[in-house]
Amino acid sequence: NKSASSDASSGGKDGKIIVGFSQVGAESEWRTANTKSIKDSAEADSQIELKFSDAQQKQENQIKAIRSFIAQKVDVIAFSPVVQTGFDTVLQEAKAANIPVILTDRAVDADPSLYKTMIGSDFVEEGRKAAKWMLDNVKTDKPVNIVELQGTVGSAPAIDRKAGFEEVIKDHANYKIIKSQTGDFTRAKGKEVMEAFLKSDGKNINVVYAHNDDMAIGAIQAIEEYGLKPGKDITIISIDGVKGAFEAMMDGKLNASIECNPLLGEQLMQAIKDVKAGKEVPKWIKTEEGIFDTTNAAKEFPNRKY
Ligand code: GYE
Repeated sequence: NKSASSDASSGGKDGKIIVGFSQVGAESEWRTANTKSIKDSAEADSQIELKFSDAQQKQENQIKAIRSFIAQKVDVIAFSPVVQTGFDTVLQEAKAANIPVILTDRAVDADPSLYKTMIGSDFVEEGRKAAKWMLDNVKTDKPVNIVELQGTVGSAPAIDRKAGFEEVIKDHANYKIIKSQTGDFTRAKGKEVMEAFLKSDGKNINVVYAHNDDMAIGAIQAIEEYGLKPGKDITIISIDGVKGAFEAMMDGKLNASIECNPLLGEQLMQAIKDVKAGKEVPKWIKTEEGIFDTTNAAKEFPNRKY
């Protein structure tokens, strides 16, 4: 394989593999843990030198960073795409420069030959798990009004977590999403959007489905300020399983969090080395995840690493 053998010459001064990594931003607890995992794993790996760039949740920054990595002739480009579409051109540029690309955390909608592998979670499945938890724990034939706090518009986790959740509730006519809006995966936006939902539908909201824990924590604050009891008057379900979510579950304010593992650093370093060595890697390297709620949060808390 010609491209594999030409990939195999490392550009680093001391023979290290130079990796350009473009991160989404620092929008959530999940992201902070993900960044730390990637930096720590690179630091611990004598074969890898990491160039890290933060896109601040903007695709244009990310495309600039990738172009700059191409210009610097890094050995491998890795990135967590802010949104799902619009990367075709820059991925083609990387391919033309013969620089392999690895996706972490989020997928893109592009010709799969433009990247080697995607390391990350099954977000559709996470959405399904959230809905199933709700059906099992908010059991009733009466109408259940759900408000949804979506992640970043156009991002893979926002699209997929919505799709998975809707797929499960569509056969249960009394469960309805009455409002759905983006909170951009942040606490501040989650709180702001929840305040607006409460203003218009306050007394009628039964469930909050938040695409991540940070937005759920923002929503909890909004609900308390509105004078209702989060976790009791309104059931709150979110995704990630970060420490802040465990604390909220132990306080009884968050009902459940579906795990999404951010500790992708080691798998990423391995994939980088495999790709450089011309080895075949699976197109999707999936992460294993669980479900936590108020019944097991306190027991699991000491074992949590993020
Ligand atoms: O759930 C959210 C973060 O892409 C899986 O991005 C990630 C998501 C995560 O901001 O907290």
